[in-house]
Amino acid sequence: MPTPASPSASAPAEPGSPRHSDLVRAARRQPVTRTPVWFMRQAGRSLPEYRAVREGIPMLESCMQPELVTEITLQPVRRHGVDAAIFFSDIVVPLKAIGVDLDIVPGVGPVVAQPIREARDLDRLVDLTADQVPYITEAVRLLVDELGPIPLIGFAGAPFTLASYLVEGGPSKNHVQTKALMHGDPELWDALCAKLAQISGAFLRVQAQAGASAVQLFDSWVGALSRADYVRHVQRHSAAALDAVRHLDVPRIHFGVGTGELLRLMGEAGAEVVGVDYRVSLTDAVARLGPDYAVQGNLDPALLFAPWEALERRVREIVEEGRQAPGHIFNLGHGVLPEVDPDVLTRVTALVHEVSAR
Ligand code: 1CP
Repeated sequence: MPTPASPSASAPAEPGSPRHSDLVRAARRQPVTRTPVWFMRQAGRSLPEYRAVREGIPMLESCMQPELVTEITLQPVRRHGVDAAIFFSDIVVPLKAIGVDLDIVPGVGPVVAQPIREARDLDRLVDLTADQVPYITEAVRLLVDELGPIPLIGFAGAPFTLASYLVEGGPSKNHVQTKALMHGDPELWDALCAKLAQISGAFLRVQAQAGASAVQLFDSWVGALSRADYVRHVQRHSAAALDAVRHLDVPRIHFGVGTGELLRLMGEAGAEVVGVDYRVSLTDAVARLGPDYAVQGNLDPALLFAPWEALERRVREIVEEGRQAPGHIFNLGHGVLPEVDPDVLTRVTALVHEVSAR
């Protein structure tokens, strides 16, 4: 299979190619035919067809099977008619690939056998290279072939969010060990995040080089930090991860939860698009970000359970607010909840398209 070309940023995209899609154009703050829409966690447990193909296959194993990854990634695209596919994988897959002893436990999330707490623990974090994740390259190539004009979004976890899982040993509410390390041993923290930035950046680069049309850096839990701590301890590491794909002609989306105070700093880390959760209106987000960034968001995932009239009103408001942004990609403020009725997502997709058609 030929390697997809990655034209320089100045090369014109041919119409009908994912590089000319509304998603990529919105990310670049160019005119669109209608507001592009996709949903974080659109692939996964809300879909009966996902539950059927995953039956009996552990999460991490499923991420290493290119045909299965392709099928799961395509399921929500077929069903909802969304404007992008999000690569089916997990933020801890590159850590597993370099040999970190971890698992994704059903109903819990990533669990790390030996948490990272001291300098010698860093020896377990080696650089990630493309040959450690051949199944990622293969799955992205299969998907790009299948998707045709629809863009594929690659992703990685940002250093802070990955560090939180490694230091806590699993999901955490208050990130106490993580903050204790950040403040108690800033040099070790820096060394840890520098390694994670290499790993995240390499994971993004593998996906972009295999043909992904955009990437998203998930710093899901960084909203737990103040602006000062973000600047002092996190921003340059996220910037290093994003910088790994700067020359690959893929717009970069930077997202976190509860990050209203950090939006501008997250943009300045090197993103074209800043993801906005539902706690800040798009209007406020645009005021904070200025004209240099597109925005992505920001329907509260809980509203998918509200009566249609209430949901419709809110979707229309968000599309309207998005018109004031230099570029807008419609999404949720965080991931799809597993209990949601998938037909509601299909209906929201159609509504966004209908009300935003230019
Ligand atoms: O068996 C299963 O189905 C496990 C559930 C599951 C799924 C479907 C996990 C465990 N990961 C995933 C896939 C996944 N993870 C995707 C691709 C699907 C899609 O978006 O359509 C993506 C983008 C992720 C990224 C991810 N993993 C994030 C960032 C996104 C976010 O929600 O903020 C995070 C924080 C993780 C860690 C993780 N993996 C799985 C769970 C349940 C969690 C969260 C645990 C916690 O609360 O800390």
